[in-house]
Amino acid sequence: MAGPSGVERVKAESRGLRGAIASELADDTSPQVTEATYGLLKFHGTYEQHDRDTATALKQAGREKDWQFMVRVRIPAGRLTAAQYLALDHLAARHGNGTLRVTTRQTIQFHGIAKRDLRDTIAFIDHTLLTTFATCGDVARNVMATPAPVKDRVHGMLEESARMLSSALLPRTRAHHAIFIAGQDDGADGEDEPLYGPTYLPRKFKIGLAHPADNSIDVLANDLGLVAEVEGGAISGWIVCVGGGHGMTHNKPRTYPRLASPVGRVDHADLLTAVEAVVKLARDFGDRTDRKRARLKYVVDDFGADWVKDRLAERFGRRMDDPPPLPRFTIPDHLGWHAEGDGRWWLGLPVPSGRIADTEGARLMSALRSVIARFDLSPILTPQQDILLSGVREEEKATVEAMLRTAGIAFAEDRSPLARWALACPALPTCGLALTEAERVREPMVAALEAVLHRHGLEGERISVRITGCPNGCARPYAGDIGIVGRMPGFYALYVGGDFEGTRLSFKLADKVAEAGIAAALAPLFARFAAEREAGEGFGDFCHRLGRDALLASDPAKLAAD
Ligand code: SRM
Ligand code: SF4
Repeated sequence: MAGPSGVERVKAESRGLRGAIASELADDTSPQVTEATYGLLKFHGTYEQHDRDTATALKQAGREKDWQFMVRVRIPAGRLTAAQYLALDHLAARHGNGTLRVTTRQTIQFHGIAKRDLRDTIAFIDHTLLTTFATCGDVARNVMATPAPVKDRVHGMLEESARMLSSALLPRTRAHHAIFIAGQDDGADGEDEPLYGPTYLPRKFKIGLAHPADNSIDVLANDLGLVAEVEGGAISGWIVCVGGGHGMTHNKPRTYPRLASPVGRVDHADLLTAVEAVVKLARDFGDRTDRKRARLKYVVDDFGADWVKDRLAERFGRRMDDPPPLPRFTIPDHLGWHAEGDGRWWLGLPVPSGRIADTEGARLMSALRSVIARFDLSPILTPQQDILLSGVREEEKATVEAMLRTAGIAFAEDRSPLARWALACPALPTCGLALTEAERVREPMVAALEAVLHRHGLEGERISVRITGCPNGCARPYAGDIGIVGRMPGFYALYVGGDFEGTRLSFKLADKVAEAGIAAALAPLFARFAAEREAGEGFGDFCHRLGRDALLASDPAKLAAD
């Protein structure tokens, strides 16, 4: 039988995630860290990367790669204060590449941080009362929740619950504070980790909290998805869904995306105990010998729902109630102007691929800085990589809008539904796992698809497209209507047949479609959709109803090279 993976040994010997981080960061003779430190730094919220655009030229010139770090912030439910946002904006210019990247899990990432600036960057973020700790690594990550800043009890409870879980699930080790805030390794041997234990979890662990009428967080893509039950205007309980995740490897059928399965129902008062029970389940049964199969989703499939319920009962203290049927999910449009319910408004702005930057045509970064500072607005990051500016007074609306328009910012109504809902992961040049482009081809891919939709009179259709540079699924490509998944340089696998609401996974339609041929490959499907769809049927639902064989028969030549 295989023994624990190398990462398990590094965690066990790390003295509570300290390892040699402090000494390696202090060593200015190298822009890089060792493999063990690379793994431990993830727990503190940072990944070593290199600029893949310049790697070949630098190698040919006999020079080092351009080593740099990505830093991720923990922002429960995506909520920031104006002061926090402005501090992050300042930091992007000071140490990062001058951009902020809104992630699909409602956080912010910095790219392009040099090793010498890493400690300062992380300490700065901690001083804003945010943290980068436990945003990556084998722990419970940023907790997502429905982004809409509606001022009612239910939305308030969702936000409070996300914050509560995020704090309660932070590891207990003082390593992060010692190394990054106090500035030195305190020499401790490692603290007790009552929840995680000495080797933390076998793999990453993700939690999302959904409003029953708003599945914009893709709740079933999480290791633990919690769906609120509402009674008398408040949350009375939660439906506990376990074993969601998207990561997979091409041509390795033992890895696959999976939707979380409902396994129980708990009272709101028992939320933390229930969450800890599921974390312990992952801790105790996730496969520590094989990181490709260590997520909770494989435990659920390998052992079955009844076994999971029994093991959860042992960790929860009693059997959870049987889960009721999941409510019918919808995904409201958070972009544009919306009343918050207390006299104020929020403005949802599209942020293509989540990249907040100043470009020649649109000074998004500067404009956001100005309106947030001037009107003390609270930004909320959405799972669609967009930003909601919350707390706008009625009398401020026109000025906010004018300031953004003057900076050349496109509003939701200036974009097609396809562009509004399209997601793309960062991929090249920063992601070390990228096989293809994603963020940088989002605009041309969307434009090509828009042109085909237009030909079939479908330009007003709400269709979700999710583009990733590899099969790990960071933009959740296997949920939604269309998934475009990096396969090999210049080629993508095409997925269709999921649903807009995130309750059904898609299937692979074609394995290797050239980047320039994606719109043409989908064109026959759009033609049939326009002609044969049933009333109210979405594109993903249509593809699901017809199935792969019938869709391929639409125009097999265009889907060739399978
Ligand atoms: Fe992800 C790894 C970016 C959401 C599944 N993800 C990575 C890394 C860190 C690459 C690496 O390990 O070297 C990427 C950094 C790229 C870069 O240059 O910034 C990366 N993931 C992202 C973000 C930034 C994509 C985005 O467009 O916003 C998202 C950050 C979320 C956050 O704020 O915490 C992001 N990643 C996701 C999601 C979506 C979600 O959670 O809702 C998934 C699919 C759900 C899931 O977890 O299964 C996802 N990322 C992965 C995986 C596959 C995990 C697996 O079980 O196999 C990897 C690879 C890994 O862990 O080995 C990965
Ligand atoms: Fe990188 Fe793949 Fe995630 Fe895209 S999906 S960010 S390419 S790991």
